[in-house]
Amino acid sequence: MSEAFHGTDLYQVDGLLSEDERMVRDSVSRWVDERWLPIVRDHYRAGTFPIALSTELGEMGLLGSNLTGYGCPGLSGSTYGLAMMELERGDSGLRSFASVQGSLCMFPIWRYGSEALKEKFLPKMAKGELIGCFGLTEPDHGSDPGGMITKAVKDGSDYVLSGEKLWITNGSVADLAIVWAKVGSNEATSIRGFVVEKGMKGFSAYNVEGKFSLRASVTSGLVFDEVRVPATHLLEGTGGLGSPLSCLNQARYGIAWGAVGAAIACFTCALDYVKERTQFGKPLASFQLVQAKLAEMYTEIVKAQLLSVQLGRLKDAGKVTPVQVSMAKRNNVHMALEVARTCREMLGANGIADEYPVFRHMANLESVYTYEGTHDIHTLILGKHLTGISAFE
Ligand code: TGC
Ligand code: FAD
Repeated sequence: MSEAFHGTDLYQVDGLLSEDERMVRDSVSRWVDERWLPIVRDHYRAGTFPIALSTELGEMGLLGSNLTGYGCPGLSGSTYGLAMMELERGDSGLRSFASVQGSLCMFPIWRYGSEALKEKFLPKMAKGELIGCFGLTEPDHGSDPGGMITKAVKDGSDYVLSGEKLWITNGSVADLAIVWAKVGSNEATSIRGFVVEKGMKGFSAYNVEGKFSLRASVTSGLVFDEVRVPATHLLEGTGGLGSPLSCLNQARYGIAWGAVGAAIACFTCALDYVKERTQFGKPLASFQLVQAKLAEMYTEIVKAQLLSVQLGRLKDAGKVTPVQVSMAKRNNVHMALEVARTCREMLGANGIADEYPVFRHMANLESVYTYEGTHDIHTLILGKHLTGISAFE
């Protein structure tokens, strides 16, 4: 169902897509092949993201792609998902860039912000001229964001923000941050979102160094040292943990699709490799153990594709639930990580070299497995749905 996977579309998943959906997917696929794959290795080695590409992503309608108005393209959820799949076939860091910008930064402004905030930020963010980041996680509060200690205290016509966020994608390259903080005290405390702009006094960001994963993506810490944020920058519709979690639903949906792209990149690489590589006088592809691995991986990828297509159809019908999104994120990322590990093994020593994309995807997927709700957290969300009992209380 990815262009790169066409030759092996045994289940005719392509036939489940409309002509428009295939057209967008194929144009993103070509862009990834032409503009991203030639440069990703150097960026991965250097630990950088080619930020200049943000305007190209904007031109293709990939930033806030399923939002409407304010310069956003209003694509369907399924089309958005297919685009995320192609971006992540390039690298999880590339898909992360689009997820954070569209689902985690533009979406909360679009859904919860005032008209003035929407007009100020959304058109430029859709074009990739302004970059956003999303600050929910703190050094001591990851899976349990409700425990956050970052606070916002009302003072005249401002809120004063104090606290720290960690592991924030794009934090140090962003023009604005969507920051979640506790407002009020004791019983009346509520989690609310703020738009904090680069350059506001007391706001700083630093790079997280020493990452083995998502190296072609900027990961940062954010520090708020009594930052005065005008009350007009409060996302007025926010209130409670449900507000940031509603943004995560959008991003997790994109990740469920994206992981399929990473798996396809690894699978197609390994398939080509074992057909070419000869040992014991025969191509590796002729050995039964190798064929068993291919059959297993292929089946899992196709199952994940079918899950994604149905998830997209539910989203477009306005029927998707957070639990469905959790199940798809959980399944597809786990599937992709297992595929990447198997492909790494099938390439032998070459599997650890960055001449091939496999190890890079495998290392990335360790982050994808952890962010946007860890595999365990999504297991427990599903467990709560099935049993009616919350493991978090
Ligand atoms: P719980 O009591 O279950 O819920 C609190 C309130 O939130 C509501 N809610 C949701 N609303 C919308 N969407 C969802 N998915 C929701 N899940 C829950 C819920 O109805 C309730 O509302 P109300 O009105 O009754 O108060 O909350 P809990 O404290 O027990 O925790 C729930 C838990 C653990 C599932 C949740 O906190 C969670 O998902 N934790 C994981 C944190 C996470 O995913 N962090 C991601 C940070 S961002 C990131 O990683 C970006 S990576 C970069 C990239 O995307 O590429
Ligand atoms: P913890 O919550 O400490 O979990 C550690 C381990 O304990 C995990 O295996 C977890 O599954 C397990 N665990 C936790 N609770 C339970 C439980 N109740 N039962 C059983 N097991 C449990 N955050 C943002 O806000 N914005 C971003 O842009 C962002 N980008 C990121 C980019 C990268 C590269 C990475 C790695 C992370 C990013 N994050 C971001 C943070 C990410 O969302 C968190 O890392 C994630 O939510 C997990 O939190 P934690 O790392 O504190 O792990």
